[in-house]
Amino acid sequence: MDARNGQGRVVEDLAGLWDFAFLGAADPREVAVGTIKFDDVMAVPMCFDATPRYAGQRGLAAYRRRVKLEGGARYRLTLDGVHHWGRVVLARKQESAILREHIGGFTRFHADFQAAEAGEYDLVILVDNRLDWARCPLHLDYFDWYNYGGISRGVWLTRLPETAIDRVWITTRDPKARRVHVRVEWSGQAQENLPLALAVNGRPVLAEQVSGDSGSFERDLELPGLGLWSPGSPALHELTVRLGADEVRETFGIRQVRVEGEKILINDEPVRLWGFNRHESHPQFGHAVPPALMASDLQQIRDMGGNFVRGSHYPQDTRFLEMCDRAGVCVWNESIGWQQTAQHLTDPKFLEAQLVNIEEMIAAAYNRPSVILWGLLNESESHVAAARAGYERLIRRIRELDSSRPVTYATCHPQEDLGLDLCDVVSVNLYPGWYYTSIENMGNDLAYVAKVLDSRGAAGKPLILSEIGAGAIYGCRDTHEMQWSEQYQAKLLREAIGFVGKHPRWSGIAIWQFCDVRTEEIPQRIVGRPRGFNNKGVVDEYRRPKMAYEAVKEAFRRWNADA
Ligand code: ADA
Repeated sequence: MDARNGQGRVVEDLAGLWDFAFLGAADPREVAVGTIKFDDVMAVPMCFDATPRYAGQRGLAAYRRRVKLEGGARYRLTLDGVHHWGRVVLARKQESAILREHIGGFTRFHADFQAAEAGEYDLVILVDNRLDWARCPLHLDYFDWYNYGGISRGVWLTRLPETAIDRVWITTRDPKARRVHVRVEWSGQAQENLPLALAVNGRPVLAEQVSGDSGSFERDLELPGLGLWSPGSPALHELTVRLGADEVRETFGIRQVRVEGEKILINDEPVRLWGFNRHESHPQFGHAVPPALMASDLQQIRDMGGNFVRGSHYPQDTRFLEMCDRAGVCVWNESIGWQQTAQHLTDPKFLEAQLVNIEEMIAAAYNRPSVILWGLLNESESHVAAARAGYERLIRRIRELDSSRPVTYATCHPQEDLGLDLCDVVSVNLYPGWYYTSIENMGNDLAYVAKVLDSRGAAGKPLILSEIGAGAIYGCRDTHEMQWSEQYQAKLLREAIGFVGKHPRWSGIAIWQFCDVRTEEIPQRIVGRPRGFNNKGVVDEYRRPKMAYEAVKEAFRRWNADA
């Protein structure tokens, strides 16, 4: 829901420069916000440890910004990304109140509150980027990406009307009949016969009345004549919901995604996915990728003939998803995860954090037609019996919240995986020609894995090659075409795309990866990560194309009819 479009609500964008203090090793339990000496400023959104002064530092940081509040009014503070532990405090004179704590850096959360008296208040946000299982089991020190810290995405404050629309869920029921299901949830002060009106693209489609202090309203709407959303023709529409004094607008697409046998269908048409894994990372911004860079990433992805992004390995920024809606690029959006063990998956604390992450991911992206798949737990121990109950629980929760999209996870244990029956789409990460065997043997390797997966439960389900790639150092051109050269990477990716193109058993490929990304400096891994980066991007961290760019472009454009 685009909260920034309100009418009866007043929305203040809190992006800009905030007061800042880096408190390092301080324990948040012992920090009194009134005593913090704010001796610096920091941009919001931005990752503080991507700035030169705090580069590479881990610890507690405090952000402060003054806000003017009306006495007795209802407020909702929305934060789109705080890395990766955060506490929101409202302070005035000597008094302060904790409004909310949150873990997990890549999801939107809210803090709802009322100010007793009118006046100026300090909004203080404590942010901790330490990799600390006890505080935040979602961001761990062995991940193959650098966990930046800070307020990395938008922040805004909404003064809500007495009765406010909390959420609007739009689901396509039948694309041919242009039938969509709309659910509106509201809360606030008890009201009798409050007018509720819906309009699509400015045309009124429904007027009713509702009563009570909170509740929901649902209805099927038939919208004849409206265009459908598909990668080749991504038509978008706008639903306006008016409830009493409140109004929100939500962009949506009419599109149904489903799995039929070994195919993924969008509005009953089989689709093949040609794309990239994409991290939200840049050396100068960390995870706080600015919208201009998101748009340019998408431009390059489309220029290469891509119609697919796997958001590796956490929920993508909603602004990026909105851009994908407009561009007709399909997205696999996944909750945060990277090689979790059975021990993690049997730990109630981890599962609870994952459930919240899943709920927040789905709430933020539900209405985005570009999101066609939910994913979770990249390369975790899906081959260990003890982990199965954890997988079941998380996948069950995804389906409870959204039964309209298929679910998948990327396995790296194709020969022993025990959970393929839990997925609608089977996805596998493979690195032939890089970590093992050779480019020449890649075809045999991939064919073998497909056969093994089919014998273990993938038969009759779509298959995605969710990672394949090779490292290449930008500018390393080598007549021997050795590993790490741009030529080697180009050759490997050409081979991989060609293989998937010729074998319709595979519904798609997500190249590992779109751009180079900084990684955690772990002794045993860093020797395979020159410069401290995962160098398997087809563009480097500044988005400069490597030779693979043209190779991928040629190969994708050959197979993607919509490119
Ligand atoms: C895995 C993992 C990626 C990345 C990749 C690699 O498949 O899912 O995040 O680490 O390997 O580059 O080795």
